[in-house]
Amino acid sequence: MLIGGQWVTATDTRPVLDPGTGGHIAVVPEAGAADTDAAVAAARRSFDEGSWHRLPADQRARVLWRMAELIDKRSDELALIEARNQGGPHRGLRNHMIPETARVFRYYAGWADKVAGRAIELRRGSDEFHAYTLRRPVGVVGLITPWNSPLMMAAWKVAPALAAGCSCVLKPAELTPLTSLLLGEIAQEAGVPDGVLNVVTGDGAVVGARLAEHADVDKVAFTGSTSVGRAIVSAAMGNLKKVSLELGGKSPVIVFDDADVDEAIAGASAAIFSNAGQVCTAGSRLIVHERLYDRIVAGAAERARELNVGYSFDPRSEMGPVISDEQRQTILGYVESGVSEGATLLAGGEGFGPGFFVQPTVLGDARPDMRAVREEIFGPVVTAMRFQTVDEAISMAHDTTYGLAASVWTKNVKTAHQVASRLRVGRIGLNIHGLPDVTMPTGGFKESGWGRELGPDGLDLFLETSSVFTKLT
Ligand code: TXE
Repeated sequence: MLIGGQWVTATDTRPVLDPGTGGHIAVVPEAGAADTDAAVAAARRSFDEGSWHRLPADQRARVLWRMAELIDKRSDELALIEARNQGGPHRGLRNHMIPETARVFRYYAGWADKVAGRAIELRRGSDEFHAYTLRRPVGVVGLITPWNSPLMMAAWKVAPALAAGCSCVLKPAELTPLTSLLLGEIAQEAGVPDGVLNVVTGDGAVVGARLAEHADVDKVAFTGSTSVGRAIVSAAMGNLKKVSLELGGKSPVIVFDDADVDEAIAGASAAIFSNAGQVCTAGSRLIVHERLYDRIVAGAAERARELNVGYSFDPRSEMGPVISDEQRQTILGYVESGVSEGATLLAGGEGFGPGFFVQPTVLGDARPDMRAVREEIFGPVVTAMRFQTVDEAISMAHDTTYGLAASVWTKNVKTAHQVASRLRVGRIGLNIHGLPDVTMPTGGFKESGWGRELGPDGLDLFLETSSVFTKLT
């Protein structure tokens, strides 16, 4: 682990698995509360000394840019390790995910020297006062990330936090710590001062919970399950630290009767089967106009049967395993519950090995009250339902405690924008489902979270505002 610029071990260790084989690939330190405290103390020291946030902003920008260059330079190694630890197809990681991660650092390098307050005309017309705002780093931040896209999730938090001038303790998910440790190495090599980025591996209930309650942590940024999000909010109450949360979703894919059928089938399938459905914005509820229902659902089921599911390093693999055996059991449990509540199994529904694979699964004739429709499955399982009117489609889309994302499929530009303006979700795709882009804020309404990551909003999460006023006369 990286604490205060030193690579250290912990008393305990934890094995790390390849979900594509179930085999051991590494052993990492299992930090305790004392290790976490040491990392927070190192971050605190670096912040109080100002070794990072008091550097001229363009120098911080240069360091972030260097991190991007090092990610590109080490992309083969990063893609290889991410593929083995997370299980996604290696080709996609190498050609898309790792370059996009570098882009996140470049984007926020660009912001580092553009953080600025504004002048305020206090009592306009009078020369009695001069007033302005300052934008300041929030301080020491705990960054807690999930296993579904480990390096990218770390980048979404580390890059804006560093651009804002914060000192960080990054805690990756237990199952996927490897590329976050490499990110620590990259930060050191790029010139991030000691103690400014600490990486602590360990259990959520120990390290994560300690960060959430710690009096010396000024903010926690979390991505993960809604239940842990709630636990973080209550732990944060002690010192009322700031909290931003990117939580679960149950995102609808709404297909109107004038949609391009082939595009909608391809889009709906990609929305749920990308990354084996382990995506917070996954299109897990397919809501189709009754006139197109049979064609769209049959097409999605056919696509599910045709999809090449395989090991990360098999060049034909289009979908990898899910992260763990436990996750596989959870997913298959949802399929079983859907079928027992009356849904029709149109494709998939089985797990297989070696490794933790689940077949791409389509459940037809679903009803809004089914558990598989209400709860986040976080696997390659889509439930399909019919609607008749626009209002009905929107009320079905809203019939969830989540509000993360949605997509709308129609050739009618008016329908598309009208529905977009009515949907209470954080990200809406029109004739496309997933387009996460560093320039575009992302996050959720309702129980999908607090705040928006990425874009300028992602930087705001790590800044505080001070108002300064002077009496001139
Ligand atoms: O997530 P957790 P899990 C959902 C998805 C999935 C389910 C369970 O439905 O099936 O969550 O996944 C840390 N205080 N999502 O159990 O536990 C933990 O160590 C502080 C959706 O793996 O939320 C890890 O680093 N931190 C999601 C991180 O929280 C704690 C992404 C996330 O783990 C903690 C992941 C605690 N008390 C899961 N307990 C999305 N929407 O993107 C755990 N952690």
